[in-house]
Amino acid sequence: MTKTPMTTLASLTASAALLATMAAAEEVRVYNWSDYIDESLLEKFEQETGIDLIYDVFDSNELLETKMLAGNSGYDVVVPTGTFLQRQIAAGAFQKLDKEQLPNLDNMWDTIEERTAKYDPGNEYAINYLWGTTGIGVNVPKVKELLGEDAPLDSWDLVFKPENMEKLAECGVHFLDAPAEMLPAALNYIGEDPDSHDPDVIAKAEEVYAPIRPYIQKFHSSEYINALANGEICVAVGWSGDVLQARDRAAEADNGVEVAYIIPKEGAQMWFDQMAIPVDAPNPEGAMKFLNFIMDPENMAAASNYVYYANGNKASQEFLNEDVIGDTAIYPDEETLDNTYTTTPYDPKVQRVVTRLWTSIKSGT
Ligand code: N2P
Repeated sequence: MTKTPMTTLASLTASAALLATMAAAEEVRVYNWSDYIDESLLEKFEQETGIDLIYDVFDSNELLETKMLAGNSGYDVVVPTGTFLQRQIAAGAFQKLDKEQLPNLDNMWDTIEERTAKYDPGNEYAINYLWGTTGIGVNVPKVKELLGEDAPLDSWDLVFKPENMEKLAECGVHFLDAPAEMLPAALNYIGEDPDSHDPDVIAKAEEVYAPIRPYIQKFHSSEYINALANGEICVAVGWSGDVLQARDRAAEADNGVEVAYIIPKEGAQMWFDQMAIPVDAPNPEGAMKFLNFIMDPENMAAASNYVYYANGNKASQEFLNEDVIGDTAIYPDEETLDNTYTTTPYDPKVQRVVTRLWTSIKSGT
């Protein structure tokens, strides 16, 4: 029996291709915030695309920034907050999106695109994933027990007034380890511009923290969800959706803990977490597929419904649960919106001042 050379060559090519596929299945590596997705979406992505998804988590913009500026992170998709995104774009850390590969961009919400364009003009480098506010999570009955029925549950006085913190220390208070949010919160509280870049103004945050520092049990940006839910602590300065997840975990555990999220009357920071592709991403095409998958309205709604953060996808809104789209702590009405502020990135020199100040506040020296 004779084979034509063509057949032989074709079958050889086919088996070589098969071997290559077996040796290196396509992978996409995503680095996202912890407690920030419905995990069933990760499996769904793998099933729909046949791509292996490696999914790691972090809880600090500063940590992500260190990796992005060092390069070679190995990630295809990362999720910096807008202010950090802007600084990292300037440093050349990201590649422009190939919008041709992102048909689901049509689903995005112009109102949010306008806001994120402040950090990334034309939204050339990133899509909005989720957005939210930085406020206070409270175990309501516990706090009332310690501070009385007229506890200032609508005000930053709760955590920035030493006499309140002295009492709350008994049941446990955590603050985020997030200087770019915790310093602006203190400045806003004393009537300074939360977005000040003036080192002398920023230094005033120390006057707010020094008297309450002994009563802060921990600075941490993810442990507070469970700590609030299981009653280990009674107050956490934290992120909106995280506190609402704590509320649900407590309700599920039926442990008598009742958690509420507060946007204080003096104002809270609003921020936007953006999905971007590192300039040296091993698989930018795969990254684009992940971004497009996330911008599917039902997928985006599933993420918001699960983690209680708002998203920048207009088409997803019809799939949102009522306790998400109807909650002004998640989708703010005009009045709540008026009560928020945003910040802009510090230049590297001011950032060093901020880092040093925060380290000294945390160490209590
Ligand atoms: C998720 C918190 C993400 C919000 N746990 C911080 N930008």
